[in-house]
Amino acid sequence: MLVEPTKPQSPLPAKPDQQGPDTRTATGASTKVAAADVAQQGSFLTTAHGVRLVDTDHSLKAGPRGPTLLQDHHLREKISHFDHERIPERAVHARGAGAHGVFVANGAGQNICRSGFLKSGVQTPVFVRFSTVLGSRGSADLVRDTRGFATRFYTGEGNYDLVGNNIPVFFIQDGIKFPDVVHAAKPHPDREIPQAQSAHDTFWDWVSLHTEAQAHTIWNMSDRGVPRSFRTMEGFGIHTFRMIDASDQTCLVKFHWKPKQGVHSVTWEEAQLTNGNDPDFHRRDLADAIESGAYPEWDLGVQVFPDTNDQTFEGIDLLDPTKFVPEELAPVQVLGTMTLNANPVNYFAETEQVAFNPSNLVPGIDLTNDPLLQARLFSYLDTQITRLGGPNWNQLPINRAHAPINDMLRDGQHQNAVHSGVAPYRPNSLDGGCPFLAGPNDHPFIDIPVPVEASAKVRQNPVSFEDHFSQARMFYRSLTPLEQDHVVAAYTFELSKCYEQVIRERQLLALANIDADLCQRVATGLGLEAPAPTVNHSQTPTTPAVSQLGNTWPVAGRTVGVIIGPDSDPTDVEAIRSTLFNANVIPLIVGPHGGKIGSITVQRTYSNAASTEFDAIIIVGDTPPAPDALPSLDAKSASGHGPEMPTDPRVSKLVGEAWRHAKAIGSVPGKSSNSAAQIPAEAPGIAHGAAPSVAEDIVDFLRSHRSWDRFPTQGRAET
Ligand code: HDE
Repeated sequence: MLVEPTKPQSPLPAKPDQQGPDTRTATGASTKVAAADVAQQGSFLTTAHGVRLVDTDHSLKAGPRGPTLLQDHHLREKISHFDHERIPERAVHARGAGAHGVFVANGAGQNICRSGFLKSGVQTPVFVRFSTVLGSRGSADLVRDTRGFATRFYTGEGNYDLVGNNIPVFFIQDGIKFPDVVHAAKPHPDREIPQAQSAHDTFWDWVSLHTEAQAHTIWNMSDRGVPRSFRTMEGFGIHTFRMIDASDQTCLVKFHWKPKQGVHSVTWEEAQLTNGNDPDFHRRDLADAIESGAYPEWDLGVQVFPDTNDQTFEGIDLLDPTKFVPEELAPVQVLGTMTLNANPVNYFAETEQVAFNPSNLVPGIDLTNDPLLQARLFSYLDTQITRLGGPNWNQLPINRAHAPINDMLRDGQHQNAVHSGVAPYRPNSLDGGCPFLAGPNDHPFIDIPVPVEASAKVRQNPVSFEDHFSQARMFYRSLTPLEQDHVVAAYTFELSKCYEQVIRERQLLALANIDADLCQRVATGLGLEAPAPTVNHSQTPTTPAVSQLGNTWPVAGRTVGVIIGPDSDPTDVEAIRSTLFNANVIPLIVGPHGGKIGSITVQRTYSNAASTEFDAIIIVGDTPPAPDALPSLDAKSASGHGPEMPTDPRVSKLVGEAWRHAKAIGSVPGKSSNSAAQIPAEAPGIAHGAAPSVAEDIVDFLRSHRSWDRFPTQGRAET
């Protein structure tokens, strides 16, 4: 049993899956060990100044019942430091989860880009932070929202930050409107509700008035707004960037992250249940997968476009961040693969203090005039000065480049470096002329002399930016009928949460301009009239690549709840466990109580297990009847074909939810076959039979994520 040690012992080392940031000195030598030492040296409790202490539980008082003395330096230091432990959370993307990893280039980028980290076989350390956008730091993970997908590459030529999202378009075309969209989407200023969601009046007020936001909003209302896991999200750089090759030739690119795990989501009901059952679901899922060795992987790819004067491709303005280019028109070319293989050691030091910045570019990758991107270049650097308390946040271990740093930036709050020399200016002779400027062959960042359009200064957009509906329409019409059903349900839910009728009506008009059938179905759900569109669409191309359905994917890291009762056969349970483990799927044994059932160790109980934790469930043998303490459901009357003996209602609930959320369900018969009776004998995603074959079937079902064909779809009427 763990007891409080009576003499100093070394603190617990970080777990094998945890890896702190590898920081470098200006000479390139690793300071990783030294950085850890700064945190915890020696065994004894000391003040911040290194003086050893004998007591940290009692303040210094004038007698045991007397007043506390102001002279208690330890009390004041301890409380004062605590008072300042929190830093401002990020204005947006406050809630996140991070992981370390490595990016390995396949060399395919060498022809279009001179960046060293894209050369064949080059391995670059990375740190990724996934996030929701709207919620506060402590908000729930499964809210309907866009997800951030920010990656830092610690390249040999300096830090490169690809600060993207899981949706390829954005709400606004010009960064000057960012405070507007954020103010509209954040909780109402009077009562500060609702937290972390768009289902409220100010959000729909703004997006219905500001129709350029409709393209992003429909992606939010699709299954993309409720991802199954950070591991099953695509990532997009959104803006068009410029790549420069070794001979100064340029092309335009859009970045994509393609998850090898597939792109999957949860149902809206599941998302809502998860936010109650396990608000840290995504954070836990990422850390658990990495700890268990199921390392998530993404291919990094680019769509490549010629760097023409008009910067359009197939009629799509590449400078408009509310537009994406269908992959069918410009296929994604893979440049390398990222593997996330280590968890942070310390959330605050790494995930909270990491400061991404789209201005962190490396030689070979440059910007375009996208007015959203241009505003971001200012914002990220600026916001860190408040958030991280001064201008030296680049020196924090997670932010330090791995390339040697020799800047002429000096002093400022929280200066950690002790700069030597006397001449932090150029030119100088006193420090030997250092630091020197790089020559053309020293891998410098070069501003490519892209011509600037001769024009008057204006506050205006190009005409092409006026099309606000065609891409939202293309997205909707490219989804499968089932995915369209989800979009309809999401709009109906969100708009039903608005108090102001006029806002619902205005958003219905926007929907009419996207698709008449979509508008009609949402209007029916709200009990309103569908308005006539004010925009005519000529032809709408489709891009099936935006659908998440129809493919099969690897299943590593998925979880299966294995529900057992007092009489479940241990041989069956073991056969299921080993079949699932062999497929790198994680079985979690759910029993009527904790501890052991016979020889089987229980990991979850009927009371603390939630269906939302599992991608599928298997019931092994009979589950016990409802204990006296719980009211039993009359399953017979509920289902019409129910079991002979009523099943524990907690199990019925797990099974019922798994069924509704289109999850695979298996059952291995017991003596009375009460488990099997809860689910139909035959239906998509259902397996009955001997333990090994049921487990194999479940793994197969998991490959296509969900058994959606269990339910008829409404689909869209042809218009
Ligand atoms: Fe951000 N955004 N953003 N953003 N953004 C921030 O920077 C901002 C935009 C994105 O995990 C902030 O360090 C402006 C697009 C991610 O640490 C802030 C505009 C995209 C993250 C900021 C945008 C993003 C942020 C808050 C319009 C997708 C989280 C804290 C011009 C391509 C990074 C911080 C992390 C964070 C400003 C638009 C992605 C306030 C002004 C478009 C993933 O600086």
